[in-house]
Amino acid sequence: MLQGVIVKSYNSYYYVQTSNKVTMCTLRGRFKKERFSLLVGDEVKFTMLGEDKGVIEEIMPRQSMLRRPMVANVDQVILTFAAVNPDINTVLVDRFLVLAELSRLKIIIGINKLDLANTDELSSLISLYRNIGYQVITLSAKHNVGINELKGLLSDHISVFSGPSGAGKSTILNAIEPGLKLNTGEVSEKIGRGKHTTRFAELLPLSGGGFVVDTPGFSFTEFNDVSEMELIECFPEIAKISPACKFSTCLHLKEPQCAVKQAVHDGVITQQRYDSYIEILTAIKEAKKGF
Ligand SMILES: Nc1nc2c(ncn2[C@@H]2O[C@H](COP(=O)(O)OP(=O)(O)OP(=O)(O)O)[C@@H](O)[C@H]2O)c(=O)[nH]1
Ligand SMILES: [Mg+2]
Ligand SMILES: [Zn+2]
Repeated sequence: MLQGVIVKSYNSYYYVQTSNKVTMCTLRGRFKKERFSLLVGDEVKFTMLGEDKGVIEEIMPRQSMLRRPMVANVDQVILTFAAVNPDINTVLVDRFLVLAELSRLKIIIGINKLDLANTDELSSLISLYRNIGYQVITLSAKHNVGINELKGLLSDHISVFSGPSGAGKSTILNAIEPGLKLNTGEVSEKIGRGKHTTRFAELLPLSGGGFVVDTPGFSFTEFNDVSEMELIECFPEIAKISPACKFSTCLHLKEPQCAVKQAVHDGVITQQRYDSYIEILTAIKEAKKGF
């Protein structure tokens, strides 16, 4: 049997990449009966049916699953922002960070369009996230800055690029692997598009080994499926201090003897991050009321 990774799924066919080619495969009937949903990123074993088609016989255990987009065995999420246009700010970064932290995958923050940036403002934002422990890399896809460093971080991994529309995700990927020829465009041209163009997640192979997934940028409307306690875990520096609060159920709002609020007061946790936390917590509470 041959072994490979599903790079694309379309019209009930699975495209399985082995070292030298991609084979169009169907799935053995028994898997369909089990209602097992195979995802892009799953490792499978298959046998050939004739010259160029295959049948998937075995599905290897899944290491991880990302929900948005639905991809199995992702190693890391590259959260991509533009320094300018669309402008970066901590609220935007924190909202994307929460969604990425829910996956419990490794996160790298990439800040693109360095060529347009006001470096003073940007460097204080960068130190804010580095101080929390996040890896932050700066890029200019247009001027080929940081592209090689990023390329090194991607090799032999499955990496998902996510972040606001117009941040330059597709442009960065084209700079890393010109053969990909992904669509890029001005932010203004994108308005009205996107929402109805269903794009399926696809693993794009890198010549240096590994795969990337380009995703269309999206904006947030809700944090519906996040609980208040899960939210705390999405802010590493808050989660670390939480156990010192008087109440184990402390949401760090108005509770007495709250270690988190004390840490904000002492400057151990930044006001910006605490404000983001409160904003998202409020959104979660509002969403709960709606039911
Ligand atoms: N000045 C500058 N412009 C850039 C840079 N990288 C990308 N752009 C421009 O930013 C715009 C958006 O780039 P895309 O790569 O389409 O952005 P995206 O993140 O893929 O956007 P979606 O696919 O809508 O999520 C394009 O006009 C790019 O040419 C950069 O480093 N500097
Ligand atoms: Mg794009
Ligand atoms: Zn507290």
